[in-house]
Amino acid sequence: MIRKKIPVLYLFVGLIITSCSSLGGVGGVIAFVSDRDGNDDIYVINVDGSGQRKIMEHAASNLYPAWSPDGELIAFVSDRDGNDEIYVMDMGVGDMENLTGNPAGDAAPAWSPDGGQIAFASDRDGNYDIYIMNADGSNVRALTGNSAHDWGPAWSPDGEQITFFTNRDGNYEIYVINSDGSELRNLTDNRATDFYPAWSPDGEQIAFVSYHEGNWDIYVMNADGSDVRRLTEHSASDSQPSWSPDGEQIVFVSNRELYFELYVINSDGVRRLTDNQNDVKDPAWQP
Ligand SMILES: [Ca+2]
Ligand SMILES: [Ca+2]
Ligand SMILES: [Ca+2]
Ligand SMILES: [Ca+2]
Repeated sequence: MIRKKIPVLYLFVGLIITSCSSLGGVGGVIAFVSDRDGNDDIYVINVDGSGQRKIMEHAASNLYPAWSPDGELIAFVSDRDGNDEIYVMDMGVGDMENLTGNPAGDAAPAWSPDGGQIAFASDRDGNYDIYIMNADGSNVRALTGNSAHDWGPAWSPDGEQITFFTNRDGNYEIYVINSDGSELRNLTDNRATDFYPAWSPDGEQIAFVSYHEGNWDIYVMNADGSDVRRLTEHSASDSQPSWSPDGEQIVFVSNRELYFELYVINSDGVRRLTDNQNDVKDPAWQP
């Protein structure tokens, strides 16, 4: 019985702490998505486990939080205007703006390292491809153009390249393309599903998810696709990695204890961050 009461107290104390201080706990903040109140909404939690709270209340779905490089804005996806659009919210004042305004699906936003552009996935040309727009929604241009499902862009820290995943070769692979649209290449090239790439802050590695060894696990490889290492070794589904700003830790989702909860892995091992008894997804570590 005592165990069941802890999360409630935890949440309450966390609310008091965050209402008395600006966003940001020791070690950083992670945004994520939970449908605990009946629809997908965006929450944050401090990396020390405190301060869990909902930052967006809306009857529509709210997904895919993506922090601007200065940590002050969150881009996200919502169908509040009838179809999936990318919105940006100012964490300080709560202002919100629809950046895409297109009847097609627009999703999976990722900020360029200088904050000037946002890469995203859209099916506006009949199937999902990777697009880039300026951070105010202007100057949309396609980065990929093929009939396969292209999704999940992430920028290299130098802004020169974008990684994403695609099933154009019959199963999902991690691809990289220069942000000017040149030099498309396949980094994984194997028959397992590989997806959800996340570039390390130093630019040298890409974390991703692979079914390579019979279940979803978190892997890292060098940014050129070499030296693949398995980070998690658990029979549960481990997915959606996001790096800490110092590159020392990765947050991911796993259902190893029934529900999908947030877990953090570092050189000391894996620890569970949330105990919500409710599925979470789309973790994003604040820069
Ligand atoms: Ca749209
Ligand atoms: Ca496509
Ligand atoms: Ca593959
Ligand atoms: Ca696993």
